[in-house]
Amino acid sequence: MPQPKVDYSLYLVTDSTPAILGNKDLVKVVEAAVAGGITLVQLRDKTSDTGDLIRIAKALHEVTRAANVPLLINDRIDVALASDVEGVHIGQDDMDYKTARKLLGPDAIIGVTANTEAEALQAARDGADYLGVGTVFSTATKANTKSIVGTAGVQHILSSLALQDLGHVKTVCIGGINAKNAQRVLYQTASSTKNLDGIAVVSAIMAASDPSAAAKHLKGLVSSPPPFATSPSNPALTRESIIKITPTIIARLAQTKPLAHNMTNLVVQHFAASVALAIGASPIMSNNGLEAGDLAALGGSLVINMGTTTPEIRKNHLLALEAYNAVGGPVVFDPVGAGATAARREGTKALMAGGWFSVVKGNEGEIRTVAGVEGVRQRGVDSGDAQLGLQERIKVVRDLARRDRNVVLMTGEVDVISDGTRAVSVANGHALLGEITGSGCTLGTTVAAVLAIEREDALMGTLAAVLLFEIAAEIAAEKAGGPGTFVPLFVDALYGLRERCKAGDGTWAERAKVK
Ligand code: 3NM
Ligand code: MG
Repeated sequence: MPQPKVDYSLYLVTDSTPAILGNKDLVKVVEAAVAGGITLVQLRDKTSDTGDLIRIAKALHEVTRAANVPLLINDRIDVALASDVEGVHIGQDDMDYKTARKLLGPDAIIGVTANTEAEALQAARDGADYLGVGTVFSTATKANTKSIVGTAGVQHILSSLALQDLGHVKTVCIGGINAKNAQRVLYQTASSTKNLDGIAVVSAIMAASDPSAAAKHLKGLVSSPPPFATSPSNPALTRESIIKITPTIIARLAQTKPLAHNMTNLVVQHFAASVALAIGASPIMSNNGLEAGDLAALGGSLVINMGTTTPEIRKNHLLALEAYNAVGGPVVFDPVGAGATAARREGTKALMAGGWFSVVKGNEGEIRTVAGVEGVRQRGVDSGDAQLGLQERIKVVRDLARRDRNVVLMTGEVDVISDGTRAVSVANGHALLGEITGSGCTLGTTVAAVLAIEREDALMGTLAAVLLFEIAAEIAAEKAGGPGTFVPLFVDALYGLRERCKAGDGTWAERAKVK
């Protein structure tokens, strides 16, 4: 019988160890998960004797066969043959694919673990039906996993398969996938060339107190986009359209007065709140992750600023990120000094793995650290030396935005903003912004506030925020005697521009130096 069309969307990998299964009955858990909607099962048991394994496989097969859900056996071709199940999953240290295929025949489903691009390409060329790509996130379930590839690593492997004409091979990802990240992982690993066919989970179902409910919940998640997903069909921007749209966005901000939740550093709290007020938002400066859920429900946005972070603060950041992601509230990430110390690099990594950011904003060094460019070291947490030319900056920004499916803003004398497709550079601003504390941080505040009311086109929202901020700086600098007087004049200028927008006067936007 030829292989029926397999649904890879929600793949359960079993685990019989007490740490995960607890005192539940394996067959009952799988039965519940099948009832909840899982589409594929792998019996993964590294310790049972062969006779027991075959008995377990046969018991599971009765359950899965009744629901037309294929059952695969991890590693053990002999057990798969003896229990007459639909196929096997083989790891890199198991029997090689070709031998397994010879033993099992053309109709068996055979999947292969791929931790690297090379492993994925090899297995796909050999003829594997599907690849288990991982390890996505660190997981306690599997000891000595080889490398944590993250969503970016999975996306890279998928693109590489497509590029080598191997896009037909099915793919699931594995490692640390659960109800909190499933939608984001499917969304962020997708690209124009190849998407995942599903997710594979162990603990998210096997360790759940109600495996049927857990499976049902996951099933709903994998078949719908995340709350923060936006349409990819935003219009092309010209200087004319930017000048026209920007003041209308700022007017909308001032009329809506959205909640602007700032989790920011202790150096700029006061200034950031003043800037948020001046542009017409309602700031709340709260670093308490435990109240982020309540705040996210109020429909505003969040900026997470890593300026004076600690492991304790990071926990709060991660809780808040999760809360805003869950309701689709915009989140801006300001990875202050991302490459400056090992702790900051670690923090950046943890936050990037912990959720989805609508916008990542930073200077060249920070953005390159986020992008994972090697060898970037910053001196302090200030701007540092720009090293790249404009075209290279645009490429870094565009590639990163495309990779993470969001908007990236790289600040500098010329700012670069991209959503992965469109890219805009802004040459506004004033040197005095570099002479005061917190200009970068309050730009993050401004971007987040604007995104609260401009979600559909986050690139245009970010651009409007940058123009408001930098043109206000130009206006303030005209009268400032130096950095000291610049600060209050800057707050006044932000307020003045917002009032003009409210009154329908958007002429100030004609100062925009955009390309
Ligand atoms: N294989 P959980 S990670 C079985 O990276 C397995 O190849 C992995 O468990 C790989 O869903 C893993 O509980 C365990 O994180 C996944
Ligand atoms: Mg194995």
